[in-house]
Amino acid sequence: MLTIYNARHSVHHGKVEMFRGELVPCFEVPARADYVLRELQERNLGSIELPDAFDDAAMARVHAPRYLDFLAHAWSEWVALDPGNAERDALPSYWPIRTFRSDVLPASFPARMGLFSYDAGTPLTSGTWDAARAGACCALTAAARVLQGQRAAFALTRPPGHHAGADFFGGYCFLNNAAIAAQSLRDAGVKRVAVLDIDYHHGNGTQAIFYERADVQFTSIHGDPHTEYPYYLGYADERGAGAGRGFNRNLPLARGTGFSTWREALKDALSGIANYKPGALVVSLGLDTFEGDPIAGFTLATNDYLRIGEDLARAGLPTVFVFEGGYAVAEVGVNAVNVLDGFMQYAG
Ligand code: SP5
Ligand code: ZN
Repeated sequence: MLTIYNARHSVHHGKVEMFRGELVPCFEVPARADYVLRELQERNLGSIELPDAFDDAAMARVHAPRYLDFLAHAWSEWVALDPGNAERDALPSYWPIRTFRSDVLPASFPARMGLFSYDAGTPLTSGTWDAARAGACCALTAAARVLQGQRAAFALTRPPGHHAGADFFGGYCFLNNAAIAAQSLRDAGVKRVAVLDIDYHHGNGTQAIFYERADVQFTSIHGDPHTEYPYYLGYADERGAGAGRGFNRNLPLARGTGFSTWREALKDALSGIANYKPGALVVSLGLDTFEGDPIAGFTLATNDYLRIGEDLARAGLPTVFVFEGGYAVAEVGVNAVNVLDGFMQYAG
């Protein structure tokens, strides 16, 4: 499978995230992508290319201009607050929840950080904008290659994207790579695009971006938000709104779920996707469903990822894979490449 690789990913390297009153070392580390790259190379899965250049217009099809502007300048504003901040990750401390205003853009940088985020677990660093922007270019390039006739392409990038909304970051995500890819497929003339999110965590950002639209169908299999992050979205009764009613599908599963139950949900998801008759599929490929994942709760095994790849190939759609979560660092490469390998073995 063709891989589009974000060679700039490692300039985004958070030190700490807030977890239950403590700053703990980041789970979302550069080594994750390094392991996937090495596994692709060792198994000779196909050519590995760098992304084409795109300007911000492609990202602005999904993200709000004032949010992109905030991200582009965030690091220099953070350091301007205090030169000592150059050594510290930026994390938000204030959020405008219910009854506060979000139309006013405060002059205060910490106030704007909170306006554009929803958790304190997503450090913004000196390289965040560079890495995230190059990652969006990977997703756009992968989509372009699929339009040019590749059966599938894989955007290997971090930070991940599926928790990022039109105007907020969170869940280690800044730019929603899968949504940007899906929108670019629409803009290139694909009439209906399906997005399937198989990360352990609900893809709240992607869901929100397409919630009122019928031209992009969103389906997600994930840990039940009653107990699992991101808690406030991802329930089964969220089916879309307005023109998008019926085009959003959540399949939450209990913490502890194993592969046979998970695979039934995948079958169910793929049958809903087939009924939609999309022209292309975007897969948010999280590997945090793995039994050894330190922050998640399903029990999938390394070999199960080969079966997932085969099941996805059987959908018979031009497919863009986008790398999302997966924090068992030493195993994330094998698990990710098993999906891609299983896909190509079936697709031929
Ligand atoms: C892309 C993605 O997978 N984002 C996930 C963001 C999850 N953020 C909350 C993590 C909570 C960390 N829990 C630590 C448990 C240690 N035992
Ligand atoms: Zn995840």
